[in-house]
Amino acid sequence: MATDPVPRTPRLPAFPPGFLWGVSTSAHQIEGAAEEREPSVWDRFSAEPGRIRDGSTAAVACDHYHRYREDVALLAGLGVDAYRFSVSWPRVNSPGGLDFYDRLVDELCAAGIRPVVTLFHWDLPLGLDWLERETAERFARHVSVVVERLGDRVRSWITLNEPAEHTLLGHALGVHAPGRQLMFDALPVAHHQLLAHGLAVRALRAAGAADIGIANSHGPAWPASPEQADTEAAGLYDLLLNRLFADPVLLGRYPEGLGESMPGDVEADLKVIAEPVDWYGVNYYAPTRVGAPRGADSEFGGVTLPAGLPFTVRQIEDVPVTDSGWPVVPEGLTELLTAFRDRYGDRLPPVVVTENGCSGDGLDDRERIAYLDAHIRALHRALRAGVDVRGYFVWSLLDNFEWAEGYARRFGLVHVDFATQRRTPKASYRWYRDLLRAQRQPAGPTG
Ligand code: IFM
Repeated sequence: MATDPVPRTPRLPAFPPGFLWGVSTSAHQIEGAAEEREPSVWDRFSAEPGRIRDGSTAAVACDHYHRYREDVALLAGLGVDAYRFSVSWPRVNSPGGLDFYDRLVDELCAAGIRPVVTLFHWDLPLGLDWLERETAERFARHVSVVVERLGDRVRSWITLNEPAEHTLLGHALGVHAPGRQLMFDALPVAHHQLLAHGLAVRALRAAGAADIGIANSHGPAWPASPEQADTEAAGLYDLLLNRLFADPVLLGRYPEGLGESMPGDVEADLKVIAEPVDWYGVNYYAPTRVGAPRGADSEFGGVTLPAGLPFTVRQIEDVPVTDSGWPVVPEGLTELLTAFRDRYGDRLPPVVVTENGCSGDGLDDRERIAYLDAHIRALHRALRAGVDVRGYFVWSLLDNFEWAEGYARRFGLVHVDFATQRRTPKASYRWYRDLLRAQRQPAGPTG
């Protein structure tokens, strides 16, 4: 990764008053206490030999279930306005599960931190299946149970996290749970998650919620060359990563050709999927350089893309890469957000960056500081270009269970020693804390 000079003092441009600064986590990645809840598809997947790079599971993870008070104290020390976490559907199904979220929300409110609750972040209860339409309906009932219990204190809700990755990695390529390799036959999984999103918006509205979004992962798709074969391949990639998940939510239609691959009464479902949201969450990590198929596998950030796909992923040259192998391209965030504003116009509600961050080792994590600094500046450029951006969340508060990468990739502002569960704030924690303090000074920071 980059070893450019590290900005020690966060002399960043001022964001508007009321801009929401936060950090994000997800239940399966930090909670542990797996024996105190029903199993999820991720428990079964992780138990299969060879699925997780270091052979680990999330059975204990950061033991956040038992240490949430310490973690809320870390959030308070950081000075964030908001904390994005997910509720585990299997835990909510288990005795005492909702009591845990009740305690967590109380602790956050007592610390003056706004809870932002994600209702699905990949840990589907074992036995449910996104290939089945019924899962969307069951999700809506689950959402009603959660909002009934927490809705008196939780104002901000996120229906789903990254349905694109859950479809692609979990159901098309099989490198995430539930481990299916359906390739394009995985498209119904996308449709049922989108339907679940729309039904969840309705369930939340019925309970009086008024601050609802979705967290979709997006990034620019850059053609490998101006050749037609490469621009077409990049267009297809853009369709699958960006438009497949944004068009139905924001425009109430599927991009060309995709509606026919979806199950059920698609037109009727699209009316549900397009229930208006109050804001649109974007998880941004990197752009992707995409070229025409070359008859061979390609690789992206440790994931092998089979030769049969109608595109290949190429390396973005001359930029630093994180230890996950992801290119560091902050200007991709400005490009993405301005392109979204141009593409969706007044159908795009205010945007919140619901995840952004990088993996990397060490307590003196200068690379992470450089990454966050550059991306926050890029976000400010989008704001100056007229994109209505309302918030920014760092992924992640704690080092955690990074899915198929196990504990080999550390994304936290806080280091976790998984043998002792000792938490140690990294340099980036202090940097982000100082940035938030500077943003709150009456005259605003300069730089
Ligand atoms: O850890 C994940 C998170 O669960 C979803 N978005 C990307 C992060 C980093 O890979």
